[in-house]
Amino acid sequence: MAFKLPDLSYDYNALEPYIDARTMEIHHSKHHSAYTNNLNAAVSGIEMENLSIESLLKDVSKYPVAVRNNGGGFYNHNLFWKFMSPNGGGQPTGELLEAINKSFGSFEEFRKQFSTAAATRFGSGWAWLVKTGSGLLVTSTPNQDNPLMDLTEIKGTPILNIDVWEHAYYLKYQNRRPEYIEAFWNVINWDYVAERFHG
Ligand code: MN3
Repeated sequence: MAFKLPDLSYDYNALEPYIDARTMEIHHSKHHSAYTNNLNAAVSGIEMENLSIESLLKDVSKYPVAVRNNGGGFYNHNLFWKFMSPNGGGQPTGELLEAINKSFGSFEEFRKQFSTAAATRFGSGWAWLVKTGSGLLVTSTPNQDNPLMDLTEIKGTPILNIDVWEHAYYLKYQNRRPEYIEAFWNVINWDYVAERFHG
């Protein structure tokens, strides 16, 4: 097995009441697990020596579409679990906050843009905060695409994401995606966002 489903660093019920335990369990043990297994099947014919998931995604247009869909699904969820924490919420500090203020004007304006990107992504996909050579940007991607992929419009280093596939919120929020997005702000792990910002 080239790629392995990561364990979560918290229990499935740890993000209650914002993200419910049943959603977390199905999302991680079924959906993320399936992306991981399907990615391993998709890369079984590809020379994978020393090939990280990041380098695979950066050249994803060279590979079968199953690598795009499942490699994106594997990577995007790896990040997503780490961008949330039972001790999350609040606001970033230090250089990350300064960079957000510089790129968006204020934390509130960044929050508005990120939530809008998540709410208005049609169908299934993700919203992102990315670090680029010219500052921080908010973007969104369809399906399991992400800003590392060579075929996406806006590229950069992902430092925050939110899954807006219905499987991420439907059990608790049904069609009320904006309520799920509001709840997400209470669990954002700014320490990990800052770690990726500095990395
Ligand atoms: Mn998902």
